[in-house]
Amino acid sequence: MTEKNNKIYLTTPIYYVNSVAHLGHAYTTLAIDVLTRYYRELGKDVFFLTGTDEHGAKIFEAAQKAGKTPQGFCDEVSSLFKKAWGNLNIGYSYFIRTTDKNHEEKVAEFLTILKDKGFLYEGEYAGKYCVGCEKFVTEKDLVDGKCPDHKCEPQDVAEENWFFKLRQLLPKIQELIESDKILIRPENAKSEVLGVIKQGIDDISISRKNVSWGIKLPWDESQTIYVWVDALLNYWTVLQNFNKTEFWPADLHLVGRDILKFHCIMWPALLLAYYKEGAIDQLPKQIFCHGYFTIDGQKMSKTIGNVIDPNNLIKKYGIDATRYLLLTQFPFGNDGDVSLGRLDEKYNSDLASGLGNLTARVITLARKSNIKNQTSKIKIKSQKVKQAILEAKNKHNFSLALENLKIDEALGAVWELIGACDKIIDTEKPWEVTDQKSKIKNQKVIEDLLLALQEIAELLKPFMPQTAEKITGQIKTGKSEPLFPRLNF
Ligand code: ME8
Repeated sequence: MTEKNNKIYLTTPIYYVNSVAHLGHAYTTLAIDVLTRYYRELGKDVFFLTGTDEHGAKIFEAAQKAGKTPQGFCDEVSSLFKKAWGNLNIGYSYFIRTTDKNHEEKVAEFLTILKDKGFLYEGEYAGKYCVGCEKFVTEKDLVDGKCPDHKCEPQDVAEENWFFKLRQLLPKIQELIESDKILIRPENAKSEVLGVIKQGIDDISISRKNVSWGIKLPWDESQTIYVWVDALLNYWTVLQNFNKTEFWPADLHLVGRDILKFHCIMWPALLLAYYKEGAIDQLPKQIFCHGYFTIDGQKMSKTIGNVIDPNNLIKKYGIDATRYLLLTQFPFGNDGDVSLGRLDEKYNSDLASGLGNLTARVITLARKSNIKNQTSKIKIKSQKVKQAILEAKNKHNFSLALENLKIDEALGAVWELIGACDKIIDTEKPWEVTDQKSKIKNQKVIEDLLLALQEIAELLKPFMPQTAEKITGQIKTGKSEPLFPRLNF
């Protein structure tokens, strides 16, 4: 991760308020929370931005359906997103809403400058529009005449719009992506974006005539600003509005596959136009595209009725267990499946029998042998414990894994250390006392295990902050309390 004077800027997408937060939103937001906590532990100053995307036809229709005013509807759903993130112990720096007045003003200012610089022109758009995607689509985007994601026929649109000269900026964007100046990861996401650019993209319409729920174009009040332009600009308006421009540009935009192209093509193009071509230090450093997951093999969808509310998982497993389970279902960056049965199994195996049991074992051994925590004073003596800690940190390269968003691998390294500690207890049996010599040896093993447990707590801080604190507390007091009670399913 590159930095600006110790400052790091991390973002999630801002989520549509047409429905409440689900597991997909939680997945992205949690990953950024983990990275934020990790970098803060390293002493970095991190700005973590998330929020809600509240304009456009899709939200307007959802509000109408709910019988609410658009603003009232947005207020309600946006506050539910905030609540869900609070429940998951997500520590964002700021929560932006695109209906915030200061955001609306900055978006209008930004577009005025694009117009003054000659990047906007009036034109006629005739084509199809998918309200679900909030984008113009062509025949090749459709399957049997329908949007494959939203299973509905797009609307026919023919209207006067303002267009953005995207096409002329494409060669520059292609060069920046090819040379990794804008880093797109994983590699397959980069290839996908380059493939789309090479096929050629037309200029895009950046305003809508028949959508009233949006920010008005300052020089043409008959039009509202296209919701994607409004939304992408959130990453910029917040820093402008709160005098936080020292964090600019973003070090990482984390996105799902559905919105990759908007972030890798339209977003850098808008910035190149605003800051003038060549201003590459104003562009996002990295866009990472994580996988899309299905639930028990099916796409998460309201119609199927398998949309999972993260609050329900928290009720069942607790906050930190939910955080752990969500991030370890499949490799970060790949598509995968979340299986409800596997969540249960993993809770019992990795948390109740794994981390929870090891903590209880070590704390109990220490108490029975009257060993107080002296973690700051003593050094690890056992070669085996030393080796296990080194392996977690170096061989599995915890930090490198996390910095490259191999979040599941970083957690895997911690679980290897947990397994190694369990094995040490099983083979050393530090409770069997036959003579004075074995008593001294046992004492050393237990002291080492306490140190290893402290190390585990340190490594877990970004992922499971409350659990890390509880483990440290138990080491200090010598009192063992179950961390993850076994669940009977
Ligand atoms: O697209 N698996 O908002 P959105 C993994 N407002 N991640 C998932 C997921 C799944 N099944 N479903 C959703 C928008 N996500 C725009 C963004 S940004 C300037 C504007 C996550 O509410 C994933 O991060 O549809 C995806 O990109 C995002 O939610 C889409 O959220």
